Order: sequence, then structure tokens, then C-alpha cells
Amino acid sequence: MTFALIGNPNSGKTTLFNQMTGSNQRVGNFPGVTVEKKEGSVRGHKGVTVVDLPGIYSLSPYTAEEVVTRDFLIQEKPDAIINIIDATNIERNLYLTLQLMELDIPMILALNMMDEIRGNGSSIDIQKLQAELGIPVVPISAVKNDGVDELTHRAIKCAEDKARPKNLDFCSGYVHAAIHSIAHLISEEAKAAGLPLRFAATKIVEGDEPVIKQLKLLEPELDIIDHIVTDMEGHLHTDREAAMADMRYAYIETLCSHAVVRAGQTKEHLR
Ligand code: GDP
Ligand code: MG
Ligand code: K
Repeated sequence: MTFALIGNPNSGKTTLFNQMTGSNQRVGNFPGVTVEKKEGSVRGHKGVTVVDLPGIYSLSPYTAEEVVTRDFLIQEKPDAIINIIDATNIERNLYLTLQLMELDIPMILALNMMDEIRGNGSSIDIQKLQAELGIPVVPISAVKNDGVDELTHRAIKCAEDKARPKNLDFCSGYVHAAIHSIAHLISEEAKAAGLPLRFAATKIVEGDEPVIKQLKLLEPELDIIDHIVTDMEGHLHTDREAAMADMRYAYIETLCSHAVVRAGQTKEHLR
């Protein structure tokens, strides 16, 4: 069984990797070495391996880190994704989470840096996050080795159950319509190319060249896609990449207004 450890740079991936594997290699982000992936055996669990992948903010095809991480996920199909996020910067970190959920791979969220959240008087409603995202969420503090055993157990369970994210309806309005029209159009091609359908459709809406090439679409399909995207951009008065980013951040803002209380705010803030 293999877990892929995925998260933004500085979310605590390497710290968690070292706790899970028992390696006491120095943690640090030296420029140029982060594109390497590092594999280790999870202690106490025979046959369980974890891979520390380069930190990324998005599944776009622009940086070497994004390409390494995305190709690993799509080609190697790990048994589960452990998505580690910095709870003190939850909105920004969830931007990647929403994209990972589209890969049709069992996934668990490790909400890291909970020592800082507790220390500064903020709080995060784990049950609410879990219910709205539809994936398991485990609060941890990687540096203090808090919650790491529970995370490992629940990640193994998640992989065994093949519990793939089901709540993918975080899109809305014109973006929702575009994703669904395109998914309908490309379902055969996505299957043939071995790409998760929802991921492929979203990436086409964003104009992701490698995915468009991989799907080997024909001229008439490309024309229809152009039409769908141009129509969406016209309605939203924005370009395709910004439309997708706005939609994701709107979903995250609503989610966090339900689940996150910052220091100084009262519970009355929660609706
Ligand atoms: P990576 O870039 O995702 O591999 O992140 P690192 O593991 O290198 O961690 C980035 C920084 O966050 C380091 O200074 C860690 O010591 C720190 N860090 C990691 N986990 C935690 C945690 O749970 N709590 C706190 N307070 N700091 C953490
Ligand atoms: Mg690292
Ligand atoms: K192992």
C-alpha cells in the first residue's frame, strides 16, 4: 500500500514524513531539491509506504514541482492521498485540496499545525469540515507527533475502503455548466487516456494544454469546447483560469465561514 503525501510548500510534509517513517533526516526546503520525491516505509505497518512529493499550490502544468506531483498521482495511482494542510492558512491550502479531490483517488485531509491554532485561540470545526468536504479530516501537529498515529490508521482504512471523494459539487453557476458539458463530451477520451473524468473536464475549462493534448480530441469536439468556454467567459466577464479560481475561492470562503473561528471572533460568527 502506498500513500502520497501532498500539500503546499511549508505545510509540514517532510516533518510528517519523518514522523511516519522514523527517519530523522534534516527537514528543510533547499531550492532545487524539492522536485525530488522521497519514499519511506511507515513504521509499525508492514507493506505500507509513504512518498513525500514536491510542495505545490495547484495541479497546473507550469512548474517542475507541479508536473512531478501531478504525473505521480495520475500515473502511479497511489492507494490514498494524504493531503496535509497548514491550518493557520486554511483558505489558501484548501485551494489545492479541491483539485486533488477530482483525481478519483481515496483521500484523507491532515489538518496540520493544530498546536498553533489552539495556541492562538482559534478553532476549527473538524466534523463540519469533514461533512462538507465528504472526506476524513484528522487534526495533527506534525512537529509534536500529535495525531500522527490516528492519521496513519485512518489513511490505511481509507485506502482499504477505496473511499474516493464523492462531494464534487463545489462548482456552481456557469463554471458548473461548462465542467459538466465538457465532461459529457470527453468521457470516452478521458477513459482511453487513463485520466479521471472530472479532473480532465476541469483542466480543459482552465485551458490545460498537456491534458488537451493527452485526450487527442478531434476538431469538431475542440470547436464545441471553445464555444462552451467562450460562452462561460462572456457570462462571467473573466477569463477561463480566473473563472475557475473565483469559483473555488467562493466555495472555500463559504466552507470556512461555517467551520473556522479565528482568534477574537465569537461562536456567534458561525451560521
Ligand atoms: P514542507 O515544506 O511541507 O516539507 O514543510 P516542512 O516539514 O519542512 O515544515 C515547514 C516548517 O513548519 C518547519 O519549520 C517545521 O518545523 C514547521 N512545522 C511542521 N509541522 C508543524 C506543526 O505541526 N506545528 C508547527 N508549529 N510547526 C510545524
Ligand atoms: Mg519538504
Ligand atoms: K512499512
